[in-house]
Formats: sequence, structure tokens, C-alpha cells
Amino acid sequence: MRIYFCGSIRGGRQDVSVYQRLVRKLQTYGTVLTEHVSDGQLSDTGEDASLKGDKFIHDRDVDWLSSTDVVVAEVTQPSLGVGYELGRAVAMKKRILCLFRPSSGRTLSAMIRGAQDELFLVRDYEEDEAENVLEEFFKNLQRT
Ligand code: 6K6
Repeated sequence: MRIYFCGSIRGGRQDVSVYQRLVRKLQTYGTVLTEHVSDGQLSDTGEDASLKGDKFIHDRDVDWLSSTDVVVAEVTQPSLGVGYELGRAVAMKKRILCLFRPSSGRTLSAMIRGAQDELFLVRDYEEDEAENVLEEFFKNLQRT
């Protein structure tokens, strides 16, 4: 199973510990293509980007997105890149799980919450439910 995990980088790294928790659990289900999103060393300037270049990062990530089986996005911290990835993933008809923490005090974009359909699931959760919501998602995935 190939899993593409989305989380904010230049949008702000406040939730990196939640990303780490989610990625650790996701790795029990398959290969997480975008493990670097949960890298605690990575700053919101995405320092390595200056070495690789933004075009390289974009093209490689879109290639990974087209090869993935599922997309899991933590969408609490707003990020242009995550929104873009989700739009591309919808166009590719990928199965998508978006995770949002209402306890953040934020209101999720209507373009994400309103995108829900049979392939696009939005799940509100608390941080301590992180593993359970993923278990539930992958259990249901096996049934489809
Ligand atoms: C190199 C090594 C680690 O990070 C870098 C440089 N930056 C990026 N590398 C890989 N993917 C990236 C990078 N910057 C953004 N992305 C993708 O966009 C990730 O898959 C994230 O889900 C999303 C974050 O977008 P922003 O707009 O918050 O940066």
C-alpha cells in the first residue's frame, strides 16, 4: 500500500508533532511516500527546497501523488500546498481522508469540508484519537 501524507510546511509547522504521530501509525499500513512532511528538523521555510528547487519538489510530489493508493491529509493548519495536493488528488480520483481538529478553534475551508463524497472523507478528531481514526479508515478500506 502506497500512502501520500499531506501536512503544512510553509503554511506553518505548529502541528508537526501530530504529523509525526499520524505518519508513525500510517507506516504500519504501508509505505509513506512523503515521510519528510513529519520531519521535526524541517522549518516552515523548507530549507532543503533551496538545494532541490521548488520545481523539483512540485514535480516529484505530483508523480508520487499519481502513484499513490490513498491520500491522508492533516488539514487543521491551513496550507496552500496541501489544498493544491488535495485538488490534484480529487482530479486523479484518489481515495482521500482529511483529518481536522475542531479543538484548534479554526473552521475548515468550505472547499475541503464541502468536497466530501464517496472518495473524499473529512473526519473531525481530537489528537488522542489519531491512531483510532486511521484504524477505522483502513478497516473500511479493506471492505471496499
Ligand atoms: C525538502 C526536504 C524536506 O522538505 C523539503 C522542501 N519542501 C518540500 N518537500 C516536499 N514536499 C513539499 C515541500 N514543500 C511542500 N511540499 C508538499 O506540499 C508536501 O507534500 C506537503 O503536504 C505540502 C505542504 O505545502 P506548504 O504550502 O505548506 O509548504
